Amino acid sequence: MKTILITGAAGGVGTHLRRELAGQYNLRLSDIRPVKLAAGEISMPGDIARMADMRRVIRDADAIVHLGGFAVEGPWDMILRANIAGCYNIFEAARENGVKRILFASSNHATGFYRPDQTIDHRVYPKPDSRYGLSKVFGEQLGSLYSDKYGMQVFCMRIGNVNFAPADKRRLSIWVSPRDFAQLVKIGVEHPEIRFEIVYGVSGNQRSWYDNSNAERLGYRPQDDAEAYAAAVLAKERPGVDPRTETFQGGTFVLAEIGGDPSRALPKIRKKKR
Ligand code: 15L
Repeated sequence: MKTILITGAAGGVGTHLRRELAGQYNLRLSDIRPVKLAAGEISMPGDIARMADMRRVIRDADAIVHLGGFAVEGPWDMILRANIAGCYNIFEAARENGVKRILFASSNHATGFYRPDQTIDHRVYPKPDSRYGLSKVFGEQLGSLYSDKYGMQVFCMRIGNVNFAPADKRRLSIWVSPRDFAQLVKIGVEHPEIRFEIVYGVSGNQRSWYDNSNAERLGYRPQDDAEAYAAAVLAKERPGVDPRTETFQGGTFVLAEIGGDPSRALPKIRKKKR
């Protein structure tokens, strides 16, 4: 059985993934926070910002699912430490240890400044909506470098929102069920032809903003669709939500900045000269 190292294993996504993958892999769990272990799991605590810790936890793993880091927008020093330096440490420690395969938890916020009326695929240029989104673009590009330069197999998943059910209107477009997410992770761990890939970590949502043909090419067949929850979710939506959060795919992340005005990123409409 393969040994998979999961970083950030105590977090929400990690908890869903561990439950879905139980019994299929030896799960080695790493986090700076305490992890409550289930049967068959092994804990190796570590701080991703410390290279020595990462060298220790990565040793002899068959693949790494890198979920660790700051999971929302945060101050620059936090993002720099956990998401930029932390991500570099993972790739570099993996290279040093001969661990070839890394699944990187990128995010929909790497492309959050696309508009909801745009359908985007894995080839669009990134449009991060926050320092957090920017750190995800950094991780993807680090993966590209380590794939091209060192022959690593890198699978970047631009994750929407992993949950048992979509939480609100925006999530109807980006939701991913735990079992669909686990299916995608298994493709990332097992597919023989991965060099460098970007896929969207979303279910087969009718309202999706993504053309996920790259994931489908690799065999992804999502079983769930947020539409099954749409009526209930929309009935709960309250008026008065800041309309600017619906202007871009990133939702509230585009506003999470002092003095931020996301309408600046809208295409300029030229006024006609009279
Ligand atoms: C993310 O990337 C975050 O990690 C998660 O906490 C959610 O905010 C999610 O995006 C989302 O956009 O719903």
